[in-house]
Order: sequence, then structure tokens, then C-alpha cells
Amino acid sequence: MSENLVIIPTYNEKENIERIIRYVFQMPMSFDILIIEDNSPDGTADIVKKLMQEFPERLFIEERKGKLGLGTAYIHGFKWALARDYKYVFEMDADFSHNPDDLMKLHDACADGADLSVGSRYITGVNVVNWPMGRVLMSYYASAYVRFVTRMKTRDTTAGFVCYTRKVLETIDLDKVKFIGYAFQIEMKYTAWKLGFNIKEVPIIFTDRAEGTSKMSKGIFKEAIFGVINLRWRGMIGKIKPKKI
Ligand SMILES: Nc1nc2c(ncn2[C@@H]2O[C@H](COP(=O)(O)OP(=O)(O)OP(=O)(O)O)[C@@H](O)[C@H]2O)c(=O)[nH]1
Ligand SMILES: [Mg+2]
Repeated sequence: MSENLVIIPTYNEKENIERIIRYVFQMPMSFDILIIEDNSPDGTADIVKKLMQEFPERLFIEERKGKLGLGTAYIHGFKWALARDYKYVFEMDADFSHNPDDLMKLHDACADGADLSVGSRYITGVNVVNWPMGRVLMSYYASAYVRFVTRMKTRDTTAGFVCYTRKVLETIDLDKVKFIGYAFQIEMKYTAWKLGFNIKEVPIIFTDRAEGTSKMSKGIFKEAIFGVINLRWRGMIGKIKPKKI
């Protein structure tokens, strides 16, 4: 068993899943992979299960009944990781928007003392490749809006390329995490920050997916816009507390 676990949620990623799994397993640092599969109609799960025979004890799958959203997929994965001995737990998309090589940078930031490291698109300008300008601007201003409302210093608050040290996931009350889309990413970072953990941003280049289709929806934006105000409110009235043991 590696001390690193990469959680990859998937919904219809048959074009990407095998390639990304093989890529991670040939990297110089050792990572286990857990796929959280939401019963993709395109047969993503079958591809993973076949690869599991080739990579026993390194590749795992958790299958859920249907598309239940990114946030709950990660919560499921975090609990799975905590039930085992992993020290560093990563979030990564299946679609190569996140360059797997950057997993090592995220790992090193935590090994050097960060409680949580974030692969950030907005440290040195805007590092996004192939997104339409409208989406770049929206994401950039969304991040500014989140910083304004929450007072957090993290620049890329909606980032989904993250390394959590075990301590952070043990301290956050995972059953109280509410949101499922981009707001989930903001909520996790805000909660960690409120609980006193230190967050280190590592610059990455984000590339739009080349294969497969987007699962983004309007509901996810709405959740983020109102969710941020709700988060700040919960933070102000002292509702964000560590998990009771
Ligand atoms: N298990 C699970 N995975 C999901 C769900 N929604 C999205 N994903 C996965 O989460 C990751 C990010 O989703 P994307 O569709 O790439 O979302 P995005 O990056 O905002 O949008 P695009 O890059 O434009 O497609 C991918 O690996 C998806 O397969 C879901 O409901 N359940
Ligand atoms: Mg994507």
C-alpha cells in the first residue's frame, strides 16, 4: 500500500479512464487510486474492473447506484481513505484537465508542512488552456467573489485538484458537508481554513478536457453563488466546528 491515495470520481469517462490510471501508475512517486463510479452508462466501471486485475492492491473502485454528484463522491472516498492508513489524499478529475505530474508538487507542499495544498490556476495570472474566454472570466471572477465574501486568502477556491493531509479529513465533520458542485470545493477549503489549517497554493496549468463530455450544470453555479453567503454566515455564527470524537 502506498501512503498516497488519488480519488478520481467518474461519470462517463470511458475515453479517459484507462489512460489516466496507467499514467499515474507509471509516475516516479507511488500512488494508489480509488475510482468513485456513479453507474456510468458508457461502461467506465467495466474498464476499471479489468484494470484492477492488472493492478491488484493499487487500484480500487467504489460503485454507487447513480449520478449522485461530485461532493458526495469525494466524501465517500474520504471516508474510505480514513478507514485505511493513507497519509495524503488527493482529488483529481478523470479528464486530464489536471496534469497528473502535478500530484507530486501537491504532495511535496504537504510533506513540507502544508495541511492542505491546492493546485491553483490563479497564482501567476490565469493558467487555463483551451477554455472559452467567457468561462475563464467567469471562473476568475467567481474566485474573486468567493474571496470577497469569505475573506479567505486562497486564490483558486473552486479548484478541484487538491491534496489533503489525513489530519484535515479527520478533523472536518464530513457528515456535515452540504454542497455537491463547485460549492463543495469552496466549502472544504473554507472549513479547513476556519479550523485553523494552513493552505498552500501550488501553481498549475489547467487544460480543458479533450475527450468526453462536461457534466457541469446551471444548478451547480447557483449552489456556489448562494452557498458562499451561507458558508460565511455559518462561519460568523460559529457553526464550523471540528468533528466530535
Ligand atoms: N462519481 C461522479 N463523478 C462525477 C460526477 N460529476 C462529475 N464527475 C466527475 O468529476 C470530474 C470533473 O467533472 P467535469 O465534467 O470534468 O467537470 P468540469 O471540469 O467542471 O467540466 P468540464 O471539464 O468542462 O467537463 C470528472 O472526472 C467527472 O467524470 C458525479 O455526479 N459523480
Ligand atoms: Mg473537467
